Amino acid sequence: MPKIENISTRIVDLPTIRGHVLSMATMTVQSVVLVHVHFSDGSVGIGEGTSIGGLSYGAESPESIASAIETYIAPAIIGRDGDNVNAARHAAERAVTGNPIARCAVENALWDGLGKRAGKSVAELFGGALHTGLEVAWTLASGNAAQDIEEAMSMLEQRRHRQFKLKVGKRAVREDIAHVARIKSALGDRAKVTVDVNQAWSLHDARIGLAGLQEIGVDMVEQPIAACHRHALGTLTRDYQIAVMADEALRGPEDALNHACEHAADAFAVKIAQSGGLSRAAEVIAIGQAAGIGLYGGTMLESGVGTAAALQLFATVGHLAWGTELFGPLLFKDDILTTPLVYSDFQVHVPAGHGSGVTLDQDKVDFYTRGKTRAVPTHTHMKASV
Ligand code: MUC
Ligand code: MG
Repeated sequence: MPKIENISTRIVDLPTIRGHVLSMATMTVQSVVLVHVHFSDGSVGIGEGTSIGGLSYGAESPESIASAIETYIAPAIIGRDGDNVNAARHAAERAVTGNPIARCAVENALWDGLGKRAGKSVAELFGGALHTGLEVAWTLASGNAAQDIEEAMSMLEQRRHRQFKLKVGKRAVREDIAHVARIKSALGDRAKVTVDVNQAWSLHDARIGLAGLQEIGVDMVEQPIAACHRHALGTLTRDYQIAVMADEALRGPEDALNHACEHAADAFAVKIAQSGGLSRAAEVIAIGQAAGIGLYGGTMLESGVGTAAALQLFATVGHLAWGTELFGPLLFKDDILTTPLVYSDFQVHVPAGHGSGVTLDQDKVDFYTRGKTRAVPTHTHMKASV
């Protein structure tokens, strides 16, 4: 029985190809936490835990993810059977009640290690893939409509994306609608357009916003109001034709069940990190399916490691009504995999191979590792929005 012998983490700061302007922060660097789980038979599993915009998106930062793993999760699972992912996962959940992203990173690494030893992909460990590739959206978030249009046109030309998510919520709501209308009319029928407000609107703003977005033909709006206002989200879901998606409000199966029971959303952005790992994300998916809620394979803008893990799970799902947004690696100036994930024909392709199906380019990982080759803390790269 291969035992979990050792666990190490590192924070890797990856510069983005352009400023990524969200309602709560502008990112020029993404800080991903990579986890290596070493097993007693010499095998190694890799995982990733990543959040967005330091502490501005949610309750976990890259530093807290690394610290929760090193200080609490590792001691709770070292010495356990490496092949029993469920036992280790339950031990981690008992030791750490919150911190879903930290738990996700370790669980990814456990599945990756098990898959590598078993000669199977993570999708096979979850019962088998139903797809070899998944539709993948791109986020237009340069902050400038002309640049966004140029970017979208180039993506359409390359056949890389035909679904675009626009980040709004930083400007006044009517300005946002005008911004979206400009992009939507430039793209016409060539692309599907959705928006993500990242909780920035009040309920009153949201009424104006949803009416305006519906009018200009936007297909879906993601987390328009604060995650804690589930009842109000349900009101918006019922009052407007435009689809309403829950994102930040979904922190695992319990939230999914509450949203389903109250019909608080038409769609779920399923994120492996926010759900607390692949197994919990699978439960969120099952609840969404049972409730007839449209599923979307969400991202925390992970590098290829976390993106591949999510891809392995989403490939096992029969129908993702809203496709996926697993484009994280494309937002960075550099790829840290030896063989980057393949994006073509509007899809991201499930990598062949065992475990998550990806291998790290160790030189690149070393180069971008914080405190090793470069000692620049993330917050110096990230301006908070005001
Ligand atoms: C979010 O809130 O959905 C996903 C895509 C993107 O650009 O930001 C993320 C976070
Ligand atoms: Mg979102």
